[in-house]
Amino acid sequence: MLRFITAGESHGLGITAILDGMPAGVEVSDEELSFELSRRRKGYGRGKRANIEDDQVMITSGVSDGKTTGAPICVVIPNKDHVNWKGRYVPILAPRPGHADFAGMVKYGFDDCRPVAERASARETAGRVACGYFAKKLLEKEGIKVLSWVVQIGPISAELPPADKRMLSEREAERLFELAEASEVRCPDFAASERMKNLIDEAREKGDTLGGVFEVAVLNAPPGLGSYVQWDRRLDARLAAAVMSIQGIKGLEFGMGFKLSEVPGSKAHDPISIPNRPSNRAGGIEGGMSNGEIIFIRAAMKPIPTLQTPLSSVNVKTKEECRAHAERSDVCAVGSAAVVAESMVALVVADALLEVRGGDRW
Ligand code: EPS
Repeated sequence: MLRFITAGESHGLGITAILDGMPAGVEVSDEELSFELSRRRKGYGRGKRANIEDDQVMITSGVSDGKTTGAPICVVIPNKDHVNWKGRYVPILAPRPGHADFAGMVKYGFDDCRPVAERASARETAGRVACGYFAKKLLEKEGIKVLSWVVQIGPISAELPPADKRMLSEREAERLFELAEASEVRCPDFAASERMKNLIDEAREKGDTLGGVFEVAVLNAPPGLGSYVQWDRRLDARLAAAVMSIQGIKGLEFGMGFKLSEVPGSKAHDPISIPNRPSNRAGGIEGGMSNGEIIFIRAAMKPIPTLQTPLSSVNVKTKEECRAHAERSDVCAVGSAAVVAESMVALVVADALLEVRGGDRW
């Protein structure tokens, strides 16, 4: 069983992640891991914090001589910004609408929302991407790739080949991924990328934030990952939980998703033929199992709740109406969330693969 947990606060000493269940014998490198972390860190719309952190990651266990040993892998990612916050406590008294602030404060009985904000922060996703790197390396040995790209920021949509084509062709998915990697918003349509960047600039000027939509494609997954025999073994359920657990994600679909509800069965399902099916509207999952087609997920991220021009809130001490707390944050982090989603998807797919293949050595 492949599982991980993270620890750490946004402005504490650092983020730690422990990945348990990685088989022995998977080749890994510090440079590649750092590169994965840099893919998450950058992106148009990220705040000033992204320039402070360089995610100098340390692997403290589970890897020897460039290979996994089968023992738990521990990674430590120091927060460079910690020194600037040390000894400084800035309470958050006006919970931000859309943030974990309010419910977290009530739940844990704090007098202000700072401890909630520190752990709810998406800084934690650095740990997820570190774990996802190891899962990706395991999948890579089987020729399985997990790719992502952004298709929408706010109301601006990329003009891409139709969804059915994006879901069907591995070559097309690889092409979109490569284009996305060259875009500051991780969008494969460069003209739309420019409009998205302008929109992000406008939002920043107004003290506002933006969400968006991204897609994740898993190429070359064998049929039969996950199972129909029990609810919590279904691959789509496990992938959905993994992606929904990412900060800010509000919606998710597989394949044609909600659109499948609008058409009759004859136009919804993918005829079976040799050597390939003519369509992949199911998004590579039938009956809770991979079916050998591209696993295709689309996810919607809400705008970041920290607004520089804040919405109304209530001061938790005085109970007076006021503006919500504002502090340095990102304007848009959809491209980063897509990279985090790749990691979460890779971890679930690797876990499902280990179930069918055995997990001691690879
Ligand atoms: C975050 C707020 C920002 C982001 C941070 C997540 O940090 P700060 O409050 O220090 O400006 O930059 O993300 C990261 C530090 C990161 O590495 O992704 C939040 O509140 O979620």
